[in-house]
Amino acid sequence: ATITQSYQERASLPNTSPVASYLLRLIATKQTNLCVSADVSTTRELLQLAEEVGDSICMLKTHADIINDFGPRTIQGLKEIAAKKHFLIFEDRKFGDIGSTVQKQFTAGPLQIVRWANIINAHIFPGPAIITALSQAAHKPPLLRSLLILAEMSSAGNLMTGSYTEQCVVEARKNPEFVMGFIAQRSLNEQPGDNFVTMTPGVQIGATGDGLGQQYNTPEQVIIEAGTDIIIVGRGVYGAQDKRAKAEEYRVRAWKAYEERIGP
Ligand code: 5BU
Repeated sequence: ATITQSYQERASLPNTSPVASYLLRLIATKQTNLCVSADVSTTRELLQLAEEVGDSICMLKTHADIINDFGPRTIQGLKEIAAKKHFLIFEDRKFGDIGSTVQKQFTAGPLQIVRWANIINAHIFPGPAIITALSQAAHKPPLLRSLLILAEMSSAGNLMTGSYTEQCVVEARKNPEFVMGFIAQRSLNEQPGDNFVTMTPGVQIGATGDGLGQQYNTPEQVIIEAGTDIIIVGRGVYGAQDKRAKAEEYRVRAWKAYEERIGP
């Protein structure tokens, strides 16, 4: 189904969360299904990377808790660059606690994630209340925010398989307004009517792993063979000397793979 449909077509299907519709249109317009993972340790490096790769990406993924000097300057800078270069911000916080606690982690503390991240993710091992709790916190005051459920991981020996992954899909289908899709290693759109966005980390050209459990696939393996929508690339891009050129290289590879998948 969604495997052969264009991003543009999928943007206006029913059962598509507002953020997913916006993102799918953005991807089609900018011709990029690349998300860069900005795992750097200072605000300066983060903003510099965002500037350099901004034209080549649909989304910037952050780990705000690894930025030494994260603060209002980081938030303002990120927001400005995202608006200027037209990409969304995804904080890879991987919430995984009771509803009351994740609401505080989402809205309070030094990071105040709800203020600047368009997209967040969560594990569902604590049970489905994590979804309603995050949704509630995003909607007072009303902000356009969306959730990716962590359905599969890229690391060797991870336990997110089989019925656990299936349950992620079941919970996502119950919350189509707030849940835009999954972090997974393959498309999980299995039922007619499913239009979830699948984002896939563990992508690098010319490497198979990092010696700490990470496992890499190529853009083609992920987009064509596994049928996912967006590749997430960290070290493959920010580890390069010329980050702008590297991001563009990944963008072209992933976009060509998508065009090959949907066919003429
Ligand atoms: P890399 O440098 O491309 O290996 O970085 C991958 C990023 O994606 C990094 O920020 C991880 O925290 C993140 N990640 C992942 O690698 N695998 C997963 O299954 C999930 C997140 Br979920």
